[in-house]
Amino acid sequence: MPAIPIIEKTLTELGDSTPEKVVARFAEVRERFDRQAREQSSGNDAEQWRVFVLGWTGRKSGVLTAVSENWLKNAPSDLRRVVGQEFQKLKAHVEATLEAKRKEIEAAAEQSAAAHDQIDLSLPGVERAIGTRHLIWQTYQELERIFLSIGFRVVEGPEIETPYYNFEALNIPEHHPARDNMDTFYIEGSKSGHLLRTHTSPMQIRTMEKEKPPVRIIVPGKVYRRDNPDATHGYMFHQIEGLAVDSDITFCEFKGTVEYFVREFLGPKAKTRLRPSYFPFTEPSAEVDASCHVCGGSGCRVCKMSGWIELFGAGMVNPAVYGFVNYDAEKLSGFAFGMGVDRLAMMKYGIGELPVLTQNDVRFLRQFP
Ligand code: 2NL
Repeated sequence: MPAIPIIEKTLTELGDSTPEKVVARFAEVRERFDRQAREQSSGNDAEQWRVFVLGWTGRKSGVLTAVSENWLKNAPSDLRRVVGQEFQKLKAHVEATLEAKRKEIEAAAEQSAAAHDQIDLSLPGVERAIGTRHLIWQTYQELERIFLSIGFRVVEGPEIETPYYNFEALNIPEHHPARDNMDTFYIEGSKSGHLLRTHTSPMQIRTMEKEKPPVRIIVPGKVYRRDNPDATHGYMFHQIEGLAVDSDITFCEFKGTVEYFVREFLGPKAKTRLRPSYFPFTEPSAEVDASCHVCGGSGCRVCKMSGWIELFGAGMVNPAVYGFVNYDAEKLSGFAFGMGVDRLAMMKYGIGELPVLTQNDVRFLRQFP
């Protein structure tokens, strides 16, 4: 409320003993009001306006109430008439001014809001591009679809592993030459030699430790290897490994599954070839080749005139691995495989180099909506 000391006193206390003095006193209050009203504008915030209105017309502590209480009610009888008249005039002036001012401020606010909200329907809309699944993700989904369709289940696990799960339990003891091309990034300061996994096999070991056969799982995820980076090598690649263990899985089931996969992934005309290979965790081991999807096997630049393209490595699980997970190697058998998802995607979609997969150039990404 605007502090006006004179309205706290009675007119007698102020020494206003004639009608002229009373009129002058009311004029003083009115001037004060007019000055404050001029300071109110549309630029002010709502709270400022509220304080101003309440300060003058508030029932409990507004100026008008104080004038009525202190001046009017306490007026000596010879001045009561003029005080009453002056009070009514002041009250009417204050109320009329506040109403006019309120309308003025509202109109100004409305106008600026209207200008602000104006919509030009002839302008083109804002088109927000919707993202797509990255090609690597799409390839993962395709691979998972194929294996889920024949009873495999997806399992995922940590990227930081112990040497036991990444190497020992997979029949790769220390100083084994197979550690050379896989030797990887070790976590500094880890007493137990934690490392970034070089394949997702550790999760297959962990699953066999926990679950009895039959086991049919695929494990997708990022894996890391020390490598000299070039167009087709990086320090990380996306892998998907598979494992099937049961009481009567033979090389036949292995071959049939691999052939089914190749036809699903490359089309019904694709042929499959197994080439002898070596992995410490499978015996026998094989490289799985498919007839070239570009020339159909007659020989072209993509297959380097061989008619075949290498897809992934696989084999029958080495019985030595069963020993680490307390499976009975006499009664159980199974097969396993490991695929490089980036490699498969590059091959299938004719991508010549790795970097385009991570540069996020929309001209590349838009080719795989
Ligand atoms: C490759 C080849 C392979 C496996 C991975 C595996 C896992 C267990 C037991 C036996 Cl737990 N084998 N995995 C088997 C053969 C090949 O990966 O070149 N990957 C990129």
